[in-house]
Amino acid sequence: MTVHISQTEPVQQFLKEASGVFNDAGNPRVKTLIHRVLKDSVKIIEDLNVTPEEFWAAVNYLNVLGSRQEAGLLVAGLGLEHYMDLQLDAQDEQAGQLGGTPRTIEGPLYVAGAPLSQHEARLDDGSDAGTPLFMQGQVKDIDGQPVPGAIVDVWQANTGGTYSYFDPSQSEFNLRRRIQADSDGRYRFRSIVPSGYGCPPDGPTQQLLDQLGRHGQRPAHIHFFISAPGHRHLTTQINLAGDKYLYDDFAYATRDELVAEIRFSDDQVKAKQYGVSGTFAEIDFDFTLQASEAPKAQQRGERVRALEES
Ligand code: MBD
Ligand code: FE
Repeated sequence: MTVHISQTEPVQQFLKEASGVFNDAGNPRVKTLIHRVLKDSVKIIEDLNVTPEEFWAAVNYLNVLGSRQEAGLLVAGLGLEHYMDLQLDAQDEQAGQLGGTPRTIEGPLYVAGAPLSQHEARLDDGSDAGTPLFMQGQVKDIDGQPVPGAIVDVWQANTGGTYSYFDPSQSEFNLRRRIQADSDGRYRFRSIVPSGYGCPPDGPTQQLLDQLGRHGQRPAHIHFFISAPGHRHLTTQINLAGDKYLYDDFAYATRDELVAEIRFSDDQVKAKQYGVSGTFAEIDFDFTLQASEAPKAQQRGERVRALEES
């Protein structure tokens, strides 16, 4: 037997009361948001006949999600972080702010305050016997002019697909660096070819993905924040061509313009110049920034991040 009470006057009044709508204290924006969450929640409970067992399973799921610090992972996996990008893209289109390297999601694994170096850096600490990777490129503006001194803040996984800080077995800031580009906007770094990421198999995000019949894998990728005075902050990633999951990313971050060709080489003359032996890999990738004089647009959006002062 189904009953329909959610849209009745007493229930609607009750939801307003629970959202603090009738008091003068608190935060009006939070009241608006929570009121909507409650209204939509009771509608879902009613429309989909949510049982008490399902309700309490969901409550417990939130507890587990938080205790495992996976809320940021779940919103990536459900495509909500990508949706926030679609929203920003649509706003940009409406404002005519077009061109440049596309944004894509930050993900949950950035750590603030990586070592800063000039023009070049080595990202890996040498402990992971991955294939040496030499990546270089130029930061430019929409007119193709170099952006001198741009900051390239780069982070990536190791060959096990894990990130330093979140993987405490890695050294501090391993595979994380900030590189200030030279007077021609050029940057370069030595690293190792990353492996794709997989959600912790025993965690709540993967547990839900299993229920959706989905995997929790990302293609091999490298994250970037690119910033410079007079330009719009860019949050993006490159995804490595040839990866099995390139167009099957559980976090939906791949964009055609962000697919980077990776060249594997056994050329030992070149290897020697690079100071390595055996197989190595190269990536060339330029970033193009939109111009902006607005100070807020020049900085990354506010969000709680590891080791970031607020
Ligand atoms: C990652 O490395 C990542 O980039 C995202 C978006 C989600 C989980 C792990
Ligand atoms: Fe990542």
